Amino acid sequence: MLPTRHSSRVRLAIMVLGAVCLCGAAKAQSAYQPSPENLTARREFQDMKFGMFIHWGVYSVLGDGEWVFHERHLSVDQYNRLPAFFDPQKFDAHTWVSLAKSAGMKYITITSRHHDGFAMFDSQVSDWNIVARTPYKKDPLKMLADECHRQGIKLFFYYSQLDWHNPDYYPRGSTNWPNGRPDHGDWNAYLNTYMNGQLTELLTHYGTIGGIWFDGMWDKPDADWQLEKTYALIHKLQPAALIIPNHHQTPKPGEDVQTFERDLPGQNTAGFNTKYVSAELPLEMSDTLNNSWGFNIGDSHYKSAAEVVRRLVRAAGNNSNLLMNIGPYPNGEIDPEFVSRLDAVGKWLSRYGDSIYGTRGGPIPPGDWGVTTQKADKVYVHVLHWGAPLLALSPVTGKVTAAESLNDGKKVDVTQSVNGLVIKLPPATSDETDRVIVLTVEKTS
Ligand code: H79
Repeated sequence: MLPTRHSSRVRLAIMVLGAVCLCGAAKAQSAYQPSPENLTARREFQDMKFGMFIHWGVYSVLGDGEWVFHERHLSVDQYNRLPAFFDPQKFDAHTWVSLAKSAGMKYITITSRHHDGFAMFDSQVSDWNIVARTPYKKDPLKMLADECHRQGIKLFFYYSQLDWHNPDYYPRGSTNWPNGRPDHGDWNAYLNTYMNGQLTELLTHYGTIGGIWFDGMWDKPDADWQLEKTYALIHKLQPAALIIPNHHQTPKPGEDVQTFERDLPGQNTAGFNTKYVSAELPLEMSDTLNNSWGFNIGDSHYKSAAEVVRRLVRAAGNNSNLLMNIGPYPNGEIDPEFVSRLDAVGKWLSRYGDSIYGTRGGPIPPGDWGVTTQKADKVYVHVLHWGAPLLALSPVTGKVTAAESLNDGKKVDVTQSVNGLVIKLPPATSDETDRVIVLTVEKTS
């Protein structure tokens, strides 16, 4: 109710204004209607389940991760010396894409430019790029895109909105340090000429791409990023391209996937992810095979293949993809420690992939014991951590008409009651990775 002291004319004006405001807000929320091809791409993205994240840039030369510019508080002039040492003569797109494929990965997301702003592709927007500044002089993203198209792997470009190099990234954000840039810059030029210019290149020179994976907006969460404009540009150039923002916030209009950095959706063990989990958008979690993103010569904390499988399974059980990172050497080779583990994961997937690819999170809530996934009339019970012979689970809708071990097809005893399911598990092997029990569930209507 409006206070009575307003005249009827004022009341009318307030009502009209209110209606306009509400409409405006509703319009901003609903302005983005994903195209049919975008919705298909989202479903296909969810079906893929497992991707390869690649952090590779001139920082790789120093073997100290992708934040080395910031960590060592180098000046722009000092960092400018780095591209001269980047000459990846051993880079072979076929080898990289084949590795992703043999690991059972269905997509690749590669750093087209990280926070150092250095474009790992041929860019006309600025000469701060691999073709203009390195002895290599070639565009590896072009070779990778062509090879991905040949081998049927989707390619996504990681793109850092944060830039430690360009003076127009101004005002600077929370990660800034005095590195020799002037204390002024043209933010609009940064967004519209530089960033949107490079995004246009990425979306027009490399054939069909999977989408853009944004990172770094958290550096200036309150800045006017003019996201609607950038997102509209991407969807105009390639309507099916997915926008995957790693801004650690609730999804915004125009975004197609919610991604979580080194965390299962909603868990926020990292401390900077949001706990909000979209019920509508595809989900993804990123992780690394050791503890670094870019090549780090001092990091030998490699996860075992079994551990990677368990993370993939936990992601799938949480209705999420897993984007698993490697940081190749500056010469273009991939550390054999990564290769051997990825090959082993691929072997596991060639046997158990039915319980992962094309699935969605299952009907039984995840727990310490494991997770479930589901596809058509199958529910896959993934037992990751359970020593006892009987496993009691909460009820599922529908009648369980068959149960077998995915490993050897042997029948498994399941008792179903209103209280739930009790599964008599086959014994665990000493090197248990994941015991998968396949339930056939007949829908009762
Ligand atoms: O590309 C990889 C990393 O280099 C990048 N994202 C992955 C995929 C990354 N940058 N930072 N982080 C990951 C960690 C995030 C730290 C943050 Fe913060 C904590 C962001 C916001 C709070 C530190 C403090 C940076 C800004 C404020």
